[in-house]
Amino acid sequence: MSNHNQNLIDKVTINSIVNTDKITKTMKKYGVCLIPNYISDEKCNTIQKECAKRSEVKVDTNFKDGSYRRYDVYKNTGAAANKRVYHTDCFSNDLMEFKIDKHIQTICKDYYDKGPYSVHVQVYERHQFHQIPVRSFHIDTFETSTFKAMLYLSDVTIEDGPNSYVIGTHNNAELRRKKQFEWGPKRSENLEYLEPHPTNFIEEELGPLLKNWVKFIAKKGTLILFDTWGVHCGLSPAKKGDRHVIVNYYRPGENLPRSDFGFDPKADYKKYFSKYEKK
Ligand SMILES: O=C(O)CCC(=O)C(=O)O
Ligand SMILES: [Fe+2]
Repeated sequence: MSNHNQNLIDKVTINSIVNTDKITKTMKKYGVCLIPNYISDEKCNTIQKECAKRSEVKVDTNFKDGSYRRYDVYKNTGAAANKRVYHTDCFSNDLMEFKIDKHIQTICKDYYDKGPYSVHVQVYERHQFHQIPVRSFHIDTFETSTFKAMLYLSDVTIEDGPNSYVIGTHNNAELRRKKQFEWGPKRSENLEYLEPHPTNFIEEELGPLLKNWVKFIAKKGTLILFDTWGVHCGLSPAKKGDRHVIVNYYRPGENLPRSDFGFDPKADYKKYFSKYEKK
């Protein structure tokens, strides 16, 4: 790994989840924080096996426990050309613990200076090589800043398509304004066969900010907390790549009910195009 990338990782690393004040500070400054060894390798392996039972079935399935499997949910956008199992807390006690982790809830509350916050979606994702590259640089929605926690269940090398983040962009309201009102929707990696998306960025739009682009090459058990108002993306897995993660989606409210999506990509389209038409 390049020294530059390692230096960026080090900048946003806090070594224990109990250091909630330090983590909140790091989040406020950079928009992202990495916590190594959040859970043990043994737990990661157990969880991964439980998830595989549901992800590796042939067709999308609604399970009796309340979880459900979906493949390639946003077709032709590259946004999720992967296997997913929603609401993994339905079958795993370890993941229920992760979902209701008080440390992360505290960080969330302090990060936004209001609260309480809780998880409304917990999803397992398995990323492998796919003809369609994964969705490149984006923010999740213009609407509001959202908070996510991504847990690596497997060691993630550059080939496995690590999560990545453009450090500091969470505070860049001007960048979001330009995207929304000047630059307009873009295709992932500018590939003409993909649909343009209002909240996607291309490299030219990010320019010098890209020197702060960190790729989270890290061991299983690593937790990454991030504000999705900052520019981020997963990288596309190489032919041999395989990445297993669990993601918690946080929203304001205590003990939120399970919901289907963290945000509504259609709402972004509507909002964008209605504004456009009014002009
Ligand atoms: O898969 C990744 O690393 C990025 C995921 C992402 O964009 C998100 O969860 O908002
Ligand atoms: Fe995202």
